[in-house]
Amino acid sequence: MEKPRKKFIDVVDKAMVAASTMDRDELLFSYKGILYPVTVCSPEVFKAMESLEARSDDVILAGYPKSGTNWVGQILSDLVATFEKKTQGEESVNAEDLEEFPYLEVGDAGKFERMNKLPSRRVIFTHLLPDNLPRSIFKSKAKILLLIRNPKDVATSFYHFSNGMSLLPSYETWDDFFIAFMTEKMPWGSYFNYLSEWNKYAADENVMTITYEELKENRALGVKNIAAFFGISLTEEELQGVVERSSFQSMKENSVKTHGALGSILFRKGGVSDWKSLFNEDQNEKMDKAFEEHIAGTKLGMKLKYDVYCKA
Ligand code: PPS
Repeated sequence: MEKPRKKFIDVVDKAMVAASTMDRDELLFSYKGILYPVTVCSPEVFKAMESLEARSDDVILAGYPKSGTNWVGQILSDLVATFEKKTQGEESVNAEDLEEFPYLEVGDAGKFERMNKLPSRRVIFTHLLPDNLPRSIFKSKAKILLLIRNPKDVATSFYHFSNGMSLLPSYETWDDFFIAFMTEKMPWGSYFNYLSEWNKYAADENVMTITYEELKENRALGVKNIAAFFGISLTEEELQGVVERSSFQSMKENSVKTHGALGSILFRKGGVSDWKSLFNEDQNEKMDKAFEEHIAGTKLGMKLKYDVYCKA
């Protein structure tokens, strides 16, 4: 993924230009009760999405915004590209004219017909709720890597991103953002609802859950587990290359090529516990209570190790 991603950068640049002339309250639209940015999503694309013919060998990455999608997406794309390179030769991989925007829900309505013609294996990212994904994804038994991150760091990352990125409404203060986050006014919907809905799939054999925090603690083990789940057989040396190329530093350094202007906003801190710089006592209590009520007792809730990563 060190190659320039022309389509990705082009889509983001155009969206940023369009958003720069819009008022704050024009930036989002609602579809089936969930908000999305108008500059990159549309009802037409959501409707056309049902025509995607998912395959059992698709590599799907699902995660709520700001959970580390670009990071794990880099790992997945690199695993697939490294495997293809050794089995099929360099020519067959990453052909620029076949590139599609990696997020399923971002692009134009013709995207899914083009995707149906792409060779395997396709790597697809999404922030969507399971009910809003094309049914063929579940019917085909495509494997899904579900990425989750603790809610306090997600909120912190989302706040900085919303204020740095013209596509999303910005907030005058962290306190305003916190209220919006807790009252489900976020693009792509509520964090708590996202985890509750995906929790229904967390025990499926074609779903593997990984947390941002466990990947931070041991990236090499995470990469190995991800490769095994998708049946991607690589040597220790090849896996090590994937691990090295997915370090925060390396991805940040490459971000002009991979993400254009978005890179400097997206690759912000890449750590755990930055929430401590923003949350006050009352906000900590509110988040602890909401977590307890909505998620703590679920499979995903337990996986997040809230007491380790979120207690003040
Ligand atoms: S998006 O825009 O919703 O798709 O954002 P997403 O990619 O899901 O999440 C962005 C956060 O992931 C961090 N990130 C990383 N962390 C560790 N290592 C690597 N390599 C890495 N790459 C991206 C990124 O910095 C954002 O987190 P914050 O806390 O804001 O730094």
